[in-house]
Amino acid sequence: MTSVERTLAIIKPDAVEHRLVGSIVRRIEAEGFRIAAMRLVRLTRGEAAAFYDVHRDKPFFDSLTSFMSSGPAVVLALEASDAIVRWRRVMGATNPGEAERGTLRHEFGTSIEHNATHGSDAPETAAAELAFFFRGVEFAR
Ligand code: IDP
Ligand code: MG
Repeated sequence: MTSVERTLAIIKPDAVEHRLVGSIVRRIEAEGFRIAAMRLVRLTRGEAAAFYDVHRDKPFFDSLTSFMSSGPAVVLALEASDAIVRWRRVMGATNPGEAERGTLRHEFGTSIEHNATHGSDAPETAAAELAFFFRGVEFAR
C-alpha cells in the first residue's frame, strides 16, 4: 500500500552557502516529488531551538541551533507517495561519512552537523514540521 504524503524538507544553511540549492531542487524534481510550497527563511536562534526541541538535551543542541540560524535555508513541502521515507532515502544517513554513495548527504554534506538537508522522520513529525513553516499557507496545486 502506498499513499500520497507530504514531508518537510530543508536545504540547510551549509548547502545554501555552497550554492547547492539548484542541484538539490533538481534532484528533488528528478526523484518525482511535487513541490507543494517553497521559501527561503533565515531562522532566529529561538526558532531553530523550537524546531529541534526534541534534541534539547543532546550535547550538540547549541551547536545545531547556531548552525541552523547561521544563514538562509530553503524550506519545502514535498509531495509524493510515501514521501517521508522516500525523501529520507534520497538524503541518506545523518552522518555524510556513513551515507551511501549517490545520496544527497554523501554528495553534499561535510560533517555530521553540516549535512546539507533535513527531512521529517514520521507522519506526526511531518505534520508538525510542515505546520511550523507553512501554517496558513495554501499548498499550490
Ligand atoms: P536527522 O536529521 O537525520 O533526522 P537527527 O538525529 O534528528 O538526524 O539530528 C538532527 C540534526 O542534528 C542532524 O541532521 C545534524 O544536523 C545534527 N546532528 C545529529 N547528530 C549530531 C552529532 O552527533 N553532532 C553534531 N550534530 C549532529
Ligand atoms: Mg531527525
